[in-house]
Amino acid sequence: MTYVDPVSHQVNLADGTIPTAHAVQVRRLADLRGLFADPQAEADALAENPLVYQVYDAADLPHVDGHLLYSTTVIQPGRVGDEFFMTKGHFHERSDRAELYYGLSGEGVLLLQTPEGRVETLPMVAGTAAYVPPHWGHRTVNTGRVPFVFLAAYPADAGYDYGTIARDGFAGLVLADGDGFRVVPNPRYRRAASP
Ligand code: PAN
Ligand code: ZN
Repeated sequence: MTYVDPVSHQVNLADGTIPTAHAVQVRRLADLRGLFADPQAEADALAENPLVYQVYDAADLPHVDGHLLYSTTVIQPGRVGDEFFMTKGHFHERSDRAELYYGLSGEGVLLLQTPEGRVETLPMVAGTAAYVPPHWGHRTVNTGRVPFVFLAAYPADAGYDYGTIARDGFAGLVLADGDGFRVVPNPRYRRAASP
């Protein structure tokens, strides 16, 4: 038997960074091109191409059944038109793989949808443990004025399907509404041909 060594990483609770992360993904607005609801607002904002979020992948572990991967995501505050900064959003490539999110700082929303386009919304603040069940697509949105940070843990063989949401959009939009937010149906959402 070959054993993988136990490992721990310190998460900086002030800003969500993991200084010993084995990889950091940086997503600027250009990486999310076409995902925001207002094309003109997106084109205008692309001139500055702001930082939208970073993902700190903690440990370098085998991407195979039985392991767990974990990471922090730090979403900057900001908007494109009325729509808050958000992650790309994905289904898992192995769609029956679940995930756990744990809010560390700031405030946001976990937006989930079934392949048929049923939307659920889970508000998140520091201390919120939110469950992404198998088969639900998921995206997180920063609805506050400071970075929204959460920890995610998920099966190492879950993988990513970004293509479905890039093609069809997300069925719900999270829009600024006074000091808060509202979730509205996405008029441009195109239902997948088959679930
Ligand atoms: C998270 C996400 C992370 C970034 O770790 O990957 O928040 O979001 P996108 O992957 O949609 O850009 C997760 O859900 N992993 O499965
Ligand atoms: Zn996921």
